[in-house]
Amino acid sequence: MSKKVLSLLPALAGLAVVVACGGGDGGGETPAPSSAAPSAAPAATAATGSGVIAGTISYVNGDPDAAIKMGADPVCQGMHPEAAYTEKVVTEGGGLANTFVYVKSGLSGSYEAPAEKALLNQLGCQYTPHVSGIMVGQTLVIKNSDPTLHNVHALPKKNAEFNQGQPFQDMELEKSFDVAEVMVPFKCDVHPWMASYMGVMDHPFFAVSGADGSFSIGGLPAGDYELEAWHEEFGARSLNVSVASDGTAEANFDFSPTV
Ligand SMILES: [Cu+2]
Repeated sequence: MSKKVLSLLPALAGLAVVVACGGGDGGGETPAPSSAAPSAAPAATAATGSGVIAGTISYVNGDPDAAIKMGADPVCQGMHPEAAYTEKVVTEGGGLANTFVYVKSGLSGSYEAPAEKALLNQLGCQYTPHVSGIMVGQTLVIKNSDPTLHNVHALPKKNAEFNQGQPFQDMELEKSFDVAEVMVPFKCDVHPWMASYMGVMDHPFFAVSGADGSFSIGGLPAGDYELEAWHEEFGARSLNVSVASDGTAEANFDFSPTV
């Protein structure tokens, strides 16, 4: 899913993540035109380009994902006639999903948050998406799609913590984050198995690996970047990538267990 969406929208990786998250209720907002006087030229307009960083997160011969027991809430259990899993270690063909990949350094200037809203959904007593990214100042819609109580509890270190119950199906609330932070954990105070992780970025150059481990970050200006890949079980790793204008730089990470 993510691979397809990301490849369709290489220019704005941040938007691609939002779309991949099923944020179908985004949009609808027209960015307000700037009323700045012509003489007030922006001091640090952030650059974009057509460079791409693409690669794969590998995970071979590791432990599989673990099943969740939802018996504490019969409503949750009833929505999962088959087993539900933590979504921590999602693999397909040697690739690792749910890895947050982002440009850690090498950019300059200030990037504006998109008008599109990001969505964190509580569906089947799990967070969807499990891992995602959002920009500073971008609106996050947190929705309860389940006919049971959820209590979303964000546990950032740099941003403001919040903790809010959503007792009824289809309830929504909106939040945003003030500063960049990798990663902001979310948990549910009702269902201890629920977890989600969100990278808050001050630029749009991030992606989440798809089921096959692939990722693509587009729209980059030419330059030398530090790229980091973060995974909730395996930690963070970084490497340096040089991106040429119009070029695609390959960057691969391997989170396979060492023997
Ligand atoms: Cu919950």
